[in-house]
Amino acid sequence: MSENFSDKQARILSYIQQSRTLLESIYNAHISEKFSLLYPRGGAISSDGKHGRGQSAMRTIKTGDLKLLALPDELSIREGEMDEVTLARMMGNRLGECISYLERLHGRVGDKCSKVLVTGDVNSGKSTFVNALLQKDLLPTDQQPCTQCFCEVVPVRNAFSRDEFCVHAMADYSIYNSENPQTYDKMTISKMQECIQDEESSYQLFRVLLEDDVNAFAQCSQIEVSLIDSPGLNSDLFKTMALFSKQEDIDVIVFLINAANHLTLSAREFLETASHEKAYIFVVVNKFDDIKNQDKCKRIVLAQIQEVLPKTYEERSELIHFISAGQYFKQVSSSNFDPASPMSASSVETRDIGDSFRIHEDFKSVERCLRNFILEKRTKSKLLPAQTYLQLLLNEMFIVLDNNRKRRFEDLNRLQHELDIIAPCFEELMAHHGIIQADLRRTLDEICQSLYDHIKTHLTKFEKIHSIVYESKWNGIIYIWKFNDLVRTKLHQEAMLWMRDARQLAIANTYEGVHLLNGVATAHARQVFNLVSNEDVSCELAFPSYESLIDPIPEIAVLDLLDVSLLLRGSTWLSAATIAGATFGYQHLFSLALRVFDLSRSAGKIVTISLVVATGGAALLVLLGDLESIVRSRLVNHYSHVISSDLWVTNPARLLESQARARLTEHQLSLAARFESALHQQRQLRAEKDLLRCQIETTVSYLDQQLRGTQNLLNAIRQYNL
Ligand SMILES: Nc1nc2c(ncn2[C@@H]2O[C@H](COP(=O)(O)OP(=O)(O)OP(=O)(O)O)[C@@H](O)[C@H]2O)c(=O)[nH]1
Ligand SMILES: [Mg+2]
Repeated sequence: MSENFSDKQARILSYIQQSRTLLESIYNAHISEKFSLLYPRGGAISSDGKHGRGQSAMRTIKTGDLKLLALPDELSIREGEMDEVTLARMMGNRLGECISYLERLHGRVGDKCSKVLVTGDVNSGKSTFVNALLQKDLLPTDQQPCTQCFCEVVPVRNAFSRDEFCVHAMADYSIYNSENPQTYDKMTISKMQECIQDEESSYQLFRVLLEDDVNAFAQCSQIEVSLIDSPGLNSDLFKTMALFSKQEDIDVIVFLINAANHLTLSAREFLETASHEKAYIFVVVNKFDDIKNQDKCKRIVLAQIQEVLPKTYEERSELIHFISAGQYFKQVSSSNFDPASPMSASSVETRDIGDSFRIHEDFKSVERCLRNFILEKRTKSKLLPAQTYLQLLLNEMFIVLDNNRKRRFEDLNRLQHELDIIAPCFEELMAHHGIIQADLRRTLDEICQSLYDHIKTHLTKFEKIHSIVYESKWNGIIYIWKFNDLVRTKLHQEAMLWMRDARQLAIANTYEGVHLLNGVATAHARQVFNLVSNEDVSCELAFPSYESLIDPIPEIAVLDLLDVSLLLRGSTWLSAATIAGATFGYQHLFSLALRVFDLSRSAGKIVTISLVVATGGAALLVLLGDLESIVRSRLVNHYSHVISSDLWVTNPARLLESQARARLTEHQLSLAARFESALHQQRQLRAEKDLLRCQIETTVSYLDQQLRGTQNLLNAIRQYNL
């Protein structure tokens, strides 16, 4: 039997170790954030309805299938209410807790010593029962509430370890370490007996190291059993519950019921909780000797137990006992008591010899059954819970890994889809990379050339000179200076308006150019430039004012206008001819007059002088009469020359063209930069997504590997028949 148990024990230990290695590897990967695990997502939080509020249609974190790795109840929240980092940290905490538990489980399964917790109502005879098992008056007993602290009696096999101070008293058993004297106080048994009854005692647990030769139960059991006596439930249910929930290495619970009280409420409450953890509980109904109608008592108590502990009830012949520990202990403590002889029972105060014998036999039966329970059910009490725990843990691990794998796989598909979408876009950009710049530059040059031509054509078409010169009023030679100024002023005003139109033309051409450049860019990379518009370029602001484009029209001096030599040249030929013709006509007339009136020299002289004066006056009048048209013509010539000069046409056209070029170049560069940046972004996006894909692929293959490992181990543990 024990060999069989050892084999099974070794197998379970190996499973615990393998599970621990697996979990540690997952935990290390998780906290390194390399393969960080996420909580499963799904519909309702819980399948058992525990978290009712999670049953809504909203997507929630699906922890219903999880118990060991679940979020704490109050944190079973809907997805999105908590960030992934916090959830990952909590998952890490859970994994860490499970690894620590596996460590303790390994120690517990490997420990040959079985722990038996003796608990029950106040005054039900717990301490008496432990003393009776040990056959030693170790624990104090009393009619009134007595035991205030837990006391563990541990068997020690080393005969040389006898020590007067064999009790370890600990104020906090969670930090107790027998190797570290700072975690407990050493004391004698009599001191412990005193302290254990002290309601104000600061000790939680006493550990009595009792050698086998003074531990009857250990001697007979041939197994290591440590018995834990506890304070009565009615007085401190909370304490017992706390110890019970923390001491997961308690293998067997012996529950004492006072026969006179049957199953009390506190007992029922405790047993209901304990039955979740331990299907079988060893029940001892004590002080049976006090009961007159024992059948009735048995009937009532068994019915109660059937209700609370159905499994235990099924094996009642082994697990439910009616005894009188106090009487038995008195029997065995009596020096002349011989258990082999029923007659010797007369030495003890019992109602009759038969009773005494039965009390003895009943107790021996309890001892035997308890040993069997510890031994035979040890597999169930030690190995089965471990096996169940491992299955539960690995199953949950599988759920989490599988869910994570599915999610990563979905991520992978989504990523591939995204990559499929961006690939053509990237390739198109790459194909146009080399040519878009050259195309934009060429278009820009064409636009600027055309703009320059337009402006020049416009400027050369200025046709107002003639009308201005001829429509300005001539007030006579005396006002020639005013006339000259008037013409120049009017001309300048008209020229400015004409220049303003030229500037507007340049602006319109620049807008048009922006539009053309946008068109070229869009033709190369539609997805990048779909949203570009002409408004991107503010031409209006950048162009010089039209006033600044034109210098004041150069003035022409009046004397230049009246320069006779000039008057006789060029466009004044007609006037000169008129003057000459007129002069010639009067001289001819004068000669004729001399021939007709050749009377006297003096008289002729006077007439001649008079005629010369008259002729000169007439010539001057003719000359002055033609001066207006001469001056107008002279002005037209002068300004026509000015207007067709560089000053008027080429320079402003060049200036406007250079401004337009600057604006368009800026726009062209911004388009090119936008293209480059889009290309860069696409390249980066692709690289990032490629990298992410590699990472997810690695994670998926890691999860696959862990899933296989978990599944194999889980199958092996499930199939192992204890
Ligand atoms: N008649 C009778 N009295 C018993 C029996 N067992 C114990 N007693 C007495 O019952 C009283 C209480 O016994 P304890 O062993 O102190 O009971 P307990 O459950 O440890 O009590 P607390 O530690 O206070 O919870 C003592 O006076 C015992 O002598 C029994 O089988 N028959
Ligand atoms: Mg007690």
